[in-house]
Amino acid sequence: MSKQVVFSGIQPTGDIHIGNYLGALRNWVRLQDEYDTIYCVVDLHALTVAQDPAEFETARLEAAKMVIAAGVDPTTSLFYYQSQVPQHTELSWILGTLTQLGSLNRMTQFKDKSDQGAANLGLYSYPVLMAADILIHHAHKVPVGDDQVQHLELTRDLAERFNRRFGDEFPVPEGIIPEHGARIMSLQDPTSKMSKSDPNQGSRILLLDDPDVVRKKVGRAVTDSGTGIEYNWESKPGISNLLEILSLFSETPVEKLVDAHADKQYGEFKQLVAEAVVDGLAPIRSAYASLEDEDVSRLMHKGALDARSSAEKFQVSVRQKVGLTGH
Ligand code: AQP
Repeated sequence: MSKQVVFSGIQPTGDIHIGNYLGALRNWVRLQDEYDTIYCVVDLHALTVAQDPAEFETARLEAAKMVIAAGVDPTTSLFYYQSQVPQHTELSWILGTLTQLGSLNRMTQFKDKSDQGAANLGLYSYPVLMAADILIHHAHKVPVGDDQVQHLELTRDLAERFNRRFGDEFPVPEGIIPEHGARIMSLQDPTSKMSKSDPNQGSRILLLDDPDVVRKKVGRAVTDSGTGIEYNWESKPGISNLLEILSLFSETPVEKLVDAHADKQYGEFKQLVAEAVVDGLAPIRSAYASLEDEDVSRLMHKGALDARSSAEKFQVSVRQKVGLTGH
């Protein structure tokens, strides 16, 4: 029996942080054994926020290198830049014609970003392009962090709506949301998600941060009043976030960590967290250092060629179903 298909993407919108890694990338790597995996640097999504063209070229390549350094093997997974596979945007247009404005108006990510003054049509229709990214490959599973759950719901609705109206085409995809790590919080405000666009650099640990920078950022992480190491998001969000990070990097259940460190001082506990992060990031840093730009570009172009031909097979069927056979 053929394997199920996994699809996910990452935006080249800045340096990749441990939230992106623990919530998504790390699972991308693990899923490569069990599924046909397709991963994408979603550069068209990133254009929904103004980008400097020269810096953007660099950011796209950096994102590709980071994904490979984190363990995605482009000879096992299909890995490419979204903009190089035009079937994504063609399908996005067709799905857009099935999308109710009401459902886009409810998207919290759009509301948050437009509150920051960044509203544009691309940002508004972002979830439709994301649905096309997933459905163009007939993906069954989508590993993402918690912040993408609402977008994934729209993808499922659009798959069902298309299938009802035009006949069965798309599997209705399911999210793979990790039980732990789906929402790593800011080190400076443990009630907001760790985010690439947070102006405070101390809020996030980057995958390429030097060990000393990691130690500093963890050392300065906001902790909670009182003492003691407890896992309680209400009363101790800062410590709970650090516990979650330690648990994921050390592959040790949170409960076990709480038992072992309950009476530790915050300072001592933070040192443990910092060393676990430093150790966890070391192989990624060294893999990144060994990657050559030209090799990665070549792999990405090969990935785009393969993705175009596999997406086209499905898109032919979509065109036939909607009455766009091109005679
Ligand atoms: N804090 C997080 N915890 C867990 N998972 C996270 N993801 C993002 N932040 C966290 C997951 O990372 C994947 C790639 O994200 P993206 O590149 O699409 O960008 P994003 O979700 O917009 O990430 P950021 O860092 O929060 O960027 P900005 O600041 O631009 O909004 C996704 O699967 C996401 O769920």
